Amino acid sequence: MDIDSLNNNLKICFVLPTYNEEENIENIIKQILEEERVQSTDTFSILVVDDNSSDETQDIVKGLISLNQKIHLITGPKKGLGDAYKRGFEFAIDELNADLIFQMDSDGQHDASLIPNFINYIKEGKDVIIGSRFIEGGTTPDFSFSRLFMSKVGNLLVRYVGGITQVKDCTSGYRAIRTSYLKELDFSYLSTRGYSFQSSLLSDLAWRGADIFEIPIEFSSRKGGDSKLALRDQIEFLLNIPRLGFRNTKDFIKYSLVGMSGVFVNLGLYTLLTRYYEVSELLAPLISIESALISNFILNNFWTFGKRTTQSRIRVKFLKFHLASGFSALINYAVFLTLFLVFQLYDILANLLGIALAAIVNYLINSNWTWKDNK
Ligand SMILES: Nc1nc2c(ncn2[C@@H]2O[C@H](COP(=O)(O)OP(=O)(O)OP(=O)(O)O)[C@@H](O)[C@H]2O)c(=O)[nH]1
Ligand SMILES: [Mg+2]
Repeated sequence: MDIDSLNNNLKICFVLPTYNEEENIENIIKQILEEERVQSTDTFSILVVDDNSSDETQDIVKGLISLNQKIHLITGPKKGLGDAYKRGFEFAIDELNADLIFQMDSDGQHDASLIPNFINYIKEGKDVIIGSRFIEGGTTPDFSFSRLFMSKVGNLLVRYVGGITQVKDCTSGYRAIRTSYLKELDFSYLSTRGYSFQSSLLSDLAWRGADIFEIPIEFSSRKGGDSKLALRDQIEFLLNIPRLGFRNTKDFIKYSLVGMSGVFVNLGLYTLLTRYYEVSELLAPLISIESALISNFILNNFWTFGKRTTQSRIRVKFLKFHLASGFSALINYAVFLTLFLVFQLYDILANLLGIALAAIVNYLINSNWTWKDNK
């Protein structure tokens, strides 16, 4: 979007997901509207996405709506935070014509006085602003050791597996996102329902080249009510991690086809060398393995990842590709030994599982390291 058009009167929608937030929702709405009052350029609207709370949340919001038309409410069955956000984004885009969408928790944990900071960076041309707990100046004063540990490990996984190492806080719920990026979003890809939606969404935005910027926030305790952080969401979060690595399934399919072509090169050359050129059975595999690696490398470089703008030179990539292959071979062997010796699985099945895991690891390393996209 052209930056000039963003400098005047932005339509900004704050999407607030709620589930039993009767103690907090009125305060956060008032704080946001107060931020609108002290600046004069932009127009705010507030969209509460309530999943049929069993407390008074909806009644409170309806009461506020009767006094102020800037406030909106959509409701639905409780399908999780991700689903609530999806519905909220659609409404904000289709019904409210928002230029900018804020994601914010409704429990007072996100400091509304930072809103102008977020907006300023958007007006400077950034596409996504994240209120970050894990950059310099960001804090989580009330986190227990175990919550901080889980949050950090979760972030590390998302950053490295999802290939978004440039972002330090991938799970923060305080964000401003240019709507133009959300309009192109393929919601079916982001099928996760709970908190993992946040990391899926971010990796998708980064994947599509959004300019992401983090500003520090203090993430203190919720002001009232109970946490909705459930074990189920944490399990879903972990299960979602490998999906982040695959982001673009097209690349993975191409990569798999190249891998299969490598099998033919390897076997074909081995047969040729041993049957027609009398090369020994000890030397022939080395030549055929390396030839398959070279042909895989060339095909991946120019076809699978041909469109990526990477920093590394071809020789460095070639070296990384070999390191990734060596590492994957070790994984293959370790899985095979564990399943075969410890779990006494049928040897061919043990090896097949080893190959499958090694192939996935190999793809993730090459996609996020060897041919890491610098878009
Ligand atoms: N609509 C909807 N909102 C939800 C759902 N789960 C959580 N929320 C809201 O999402 C926001 C974040 O949830 P929290 O429970 O505060 O999660 P958290 O901030 O990580 O955990 P605490 O630090 O314990 O507050 C809050 O505004 C919740 O009310 C849900 O299933 N549907
Ligand atoms: Mg909270």
